[in-house]
Amino acid sequence: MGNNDLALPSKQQVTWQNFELGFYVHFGMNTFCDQEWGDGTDSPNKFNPTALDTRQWVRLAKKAGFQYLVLTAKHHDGFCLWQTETTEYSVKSSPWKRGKGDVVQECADSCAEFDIPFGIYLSPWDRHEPCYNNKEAYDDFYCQQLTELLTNYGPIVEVWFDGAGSENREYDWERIIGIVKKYQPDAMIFNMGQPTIRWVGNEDGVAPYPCWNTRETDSKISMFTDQEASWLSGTPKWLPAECDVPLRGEHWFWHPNDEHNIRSIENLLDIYYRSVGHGANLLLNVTPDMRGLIPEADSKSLLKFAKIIQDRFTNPIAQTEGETSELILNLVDEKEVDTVILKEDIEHGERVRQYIIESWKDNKWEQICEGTAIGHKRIQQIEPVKTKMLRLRVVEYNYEPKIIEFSCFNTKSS
Ligand code: FUL
Repeated sequence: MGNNDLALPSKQQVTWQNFELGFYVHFGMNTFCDQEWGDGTDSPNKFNPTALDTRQWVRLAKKAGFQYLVLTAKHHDGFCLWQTETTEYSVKSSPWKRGKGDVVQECADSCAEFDIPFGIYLSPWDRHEPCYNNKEAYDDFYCQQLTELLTNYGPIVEVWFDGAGSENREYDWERIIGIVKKYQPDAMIFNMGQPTIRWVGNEDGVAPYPCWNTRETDSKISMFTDQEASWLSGTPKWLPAECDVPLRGEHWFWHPNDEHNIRSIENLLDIYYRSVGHGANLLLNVTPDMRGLIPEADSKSLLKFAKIIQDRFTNPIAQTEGETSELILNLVDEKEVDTVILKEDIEHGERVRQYIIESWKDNKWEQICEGTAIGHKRIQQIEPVKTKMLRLRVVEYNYEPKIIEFSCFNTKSS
């Protein structure tokens, strides 16, 4: 059966979806001012990390199983973390390394060292830049900043276009996206212009279920806001979701005496099940402090979270795969199961529309759960059941399902 009418991901989208976990780093002028949204008037003199060590950030990301990193090269306050030629409002005018430092460079180098793909956030909204009110002049300015970032720091995995503050503002997206395509054709584009990744629609780190990967009109659920109207033609139909969320409650930047806001492990696990477990990527934000280091308390909870995920999901009780709408998972001996993982081979599109899972009990199949979307990954928690065999039945699909993982776990035993 052909599948010409099915939306398919690009090679880069498949790679990106396989990352699952991203490490978001908000660091900049705000870090030194106990604030979330600077208005662009804070003096560059304030930016002076005493022990900045991007290797510490990336080492932690690696150790905790994160697979890509996105750094705020410029937040809404307009302060640039790199040696830009576009403005004096940057590390160049700060006392840090006597104005010779470049946080973007250091972070890109550390990512290269630890083999973590590196991405950048460049806020379109700029509260410092005097030419912001002049559309043409600011488009030039922004395009130059983007060009610097995309040409001087090696491969860029993702460009994060934040819509905040840009309501009713038009930017020259044709030109901006043209720059991304020219210099970093493999980079994923978040949220604006001609996105290849969509925002999930909240900052809680969770995706709804189902969270379909496509924006085809025939898909059962659309989760797009008005923003879609401003996207350029050529925006792909396959558009996976990214869930962004701060580790510290609602704080994207570091603040003093804020450790109590670090999310509990239970909360982080819930977020994981509802983001990665719904087939989306999770971009979890950390906050280097005024030293330029991720504080001990944050590292500890991230590592604890990572260890639980690894312990729970590294060794399935049983695992199988198949190009079929019916798959049996043989556990050999009777075991208790409380979680099932399903994955489709998304290179061939999202084919499953509805499924049920049954367990073998008293010589017959008994339904234990059901679902709709599988896509890249579905982690499904179920009422614990003791069984020797599970069966997946895809009851609705558009083309023959390609299931690359049907596995089961007892997460309480780990
Ligand atoms: C929002 C911003 O306003 C926040 O400060 C943060 O950068 C978050 C990721 O996106 O829109």
